[in-house]
Amino acid sequence: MAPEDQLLRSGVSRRDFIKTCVAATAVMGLPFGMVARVVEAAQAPDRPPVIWLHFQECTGCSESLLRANHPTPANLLLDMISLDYHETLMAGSGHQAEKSLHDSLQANRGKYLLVVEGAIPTKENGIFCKVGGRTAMESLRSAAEGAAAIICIGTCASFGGIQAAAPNPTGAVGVGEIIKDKPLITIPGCPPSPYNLLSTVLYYLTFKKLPELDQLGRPKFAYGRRIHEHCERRPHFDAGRFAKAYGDATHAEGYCLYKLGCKGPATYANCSVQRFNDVGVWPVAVGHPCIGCTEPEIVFRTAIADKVQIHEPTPFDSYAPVDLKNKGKGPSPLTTGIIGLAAGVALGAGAMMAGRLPDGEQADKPHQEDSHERKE
Ligand code: FSX
Ligand code: SF4
Ligand code: F3S
Repeated sequence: MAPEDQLLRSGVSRRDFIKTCVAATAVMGLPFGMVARVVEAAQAPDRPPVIWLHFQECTGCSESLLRANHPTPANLLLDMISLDYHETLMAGSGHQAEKSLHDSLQANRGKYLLVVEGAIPTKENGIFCKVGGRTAMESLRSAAEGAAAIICIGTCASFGGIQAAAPNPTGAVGVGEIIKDKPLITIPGCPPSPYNLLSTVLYYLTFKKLPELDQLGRPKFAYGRRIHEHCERRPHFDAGRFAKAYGDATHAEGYCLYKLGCKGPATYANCSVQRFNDVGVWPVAVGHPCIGCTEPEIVFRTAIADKVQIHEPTPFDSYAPVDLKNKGKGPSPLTTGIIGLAAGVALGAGAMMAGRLPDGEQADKPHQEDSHERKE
């Protein structure tokens, strides 16, 4: 049965199916015209076999996929693939489960996608995590051998995550530290956005190749920009209005969380655009600073309250486009209009915010007070 028919049987309408494909296409950064190809790939009857292994983790990655408020991404993903082994989801257990893993590895050699969730302990021959009597290192090596590609879901499988936090008693590492000879994609986040996994699998099915990756193995379409670039609190950052303490008036007003330790200026992820649970929430929107959960050098290494150095407060690609035709004649009327409108809105918002500040409260002035933090 085609995945779309399965979705219809499970109560997901064709409208939701198309909507999810459109959203995944947008996450991939593809033009709208590509939706038809993505829909076609999502409906293809050949479903790639997937083996999903769990090691040191909290299962939040699977949970965030399955417990999405609106379950279409999970339905679509699970119906597009043939999930042959997933310890949390499969009905079988014990020897029956181990046999199904063994059979699938043999039958689909060279064809299956291996999804890994969780870090791998390496100290003392990896005795800290065992499934079916085998260490995580052994299971990973044997499953990786016949895999067409490996997807590391979550920060733990990608870089070690919370298990690898100092002093890292179990010697936890990400998959890439152990498997060096396979195409490997990381989808970090603790947990990651379900759409980033869905879009990566859809990209693979549509184009029969892996998406373009950054130096950490992350798909550039999802991790190519810092969350700070599209954050709804950004106008407050630019205007120097910072939340000073949790629960105070500046926090209640929705001011920028930089001074509470927000790592958004140094964190590459699409949370501020894609958000979570299909209802528009993400950490910063609900008042918590980004902890940089997609960045191995930040998360679980830097205290939540510590500020990151800001090197490029304004990204180059957000400047107004240069109009070569009118070179020397000033900016185009359209550019001026847009800048004027944006400035008007910012000034208006600033005036409103200033008006709302409690007596005696002054908005922070980052360009003066924080000059030492804003190295450009
Ligand atoms: Fe790690 Fe996934 Fe964080 Fe948890 O399983 S990325 S601890 S949310 O869920 O691996
Ligand atoms: Fe948003 Fe954080 Fe950047 Fe402030 S520092 S604009 S809260 S991402
Ligand atoms: Fe993680 Fe920051 Fe996004 S904490 S979920 S990268 S907002």
